[in-house]
Amino acid sequence: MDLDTHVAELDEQGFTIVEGLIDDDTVDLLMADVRRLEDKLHRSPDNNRFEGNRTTRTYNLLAHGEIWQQVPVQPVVASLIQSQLGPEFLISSLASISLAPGETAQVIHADDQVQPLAKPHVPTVCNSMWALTDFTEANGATRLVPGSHRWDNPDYFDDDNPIESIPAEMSKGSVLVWTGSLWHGGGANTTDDEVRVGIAMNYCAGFIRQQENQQLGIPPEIVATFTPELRQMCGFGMYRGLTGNIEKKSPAHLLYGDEPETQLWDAEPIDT
Ligand SMILES: O=C(O)CCC(=O)C(=O)O
Repeated sequence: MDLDTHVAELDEQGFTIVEGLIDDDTVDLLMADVRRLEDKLHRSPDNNRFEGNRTTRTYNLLAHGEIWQQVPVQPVVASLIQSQLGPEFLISSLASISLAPGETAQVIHADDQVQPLAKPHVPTVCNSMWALTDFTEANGATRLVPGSHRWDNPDYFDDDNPIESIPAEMSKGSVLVWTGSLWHGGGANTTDDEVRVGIAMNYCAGFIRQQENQQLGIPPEIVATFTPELRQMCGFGMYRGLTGNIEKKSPAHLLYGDEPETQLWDAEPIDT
């Protein structure tokens, strides 16, 4: 499928799957780093209804290893995200999710439902899941409700009204992209011995607050090793040359000497 077809799917059904996007070597390296970090950071399930009791999540990955710097900027995923959020999108969060046998299905939710905005609204969130193992219905592939990105929010603790959903089955190395309004949730892992591992690479529009605080959460000496593009995506730039400024300069310019951005008052009129 070409990019336009993926964008059309995102618009129509609220999600798309890019099969076989990430090569095996990269998947293996990312997987090894997930394991390293789970061990080093003593990660264990967070034990709450939303994050589950057999699911281990490791957050803030850009702070924990250079290998993660390639993830937010993956060109195909970035183009799909840009089609929804515009060119100045930000990293909202970057975490690994290891969903172990015995995990039950996550509550169906929409990732933008914490924002008090009437729906439907302009896209504010667009997320992706990188499959580091095969994702199957049995091992807990993400459940999706096609077309629900045009609906209001689900009531996530309404246990009396089960919601019909489909599993986003995909092979290792594939990436699922969905819009923030799409109803979805992690599946139940009914296998005896398969851990489903994914990378949740989440983005938001440049005018929305990021879920993980990238500016304080990533040590400055690590941010100094990023490309200016990645720093911008972490929120060290300005949105439309205005939002996020410090005395009319961007944090990236003041802290890291990145090129000054054109300020709103000097820029061409914006085509909205
Ligand atoms: O693990 C998954 O498949 C989905 C996770 C998710 O949607 C979330 O935690 O917000």
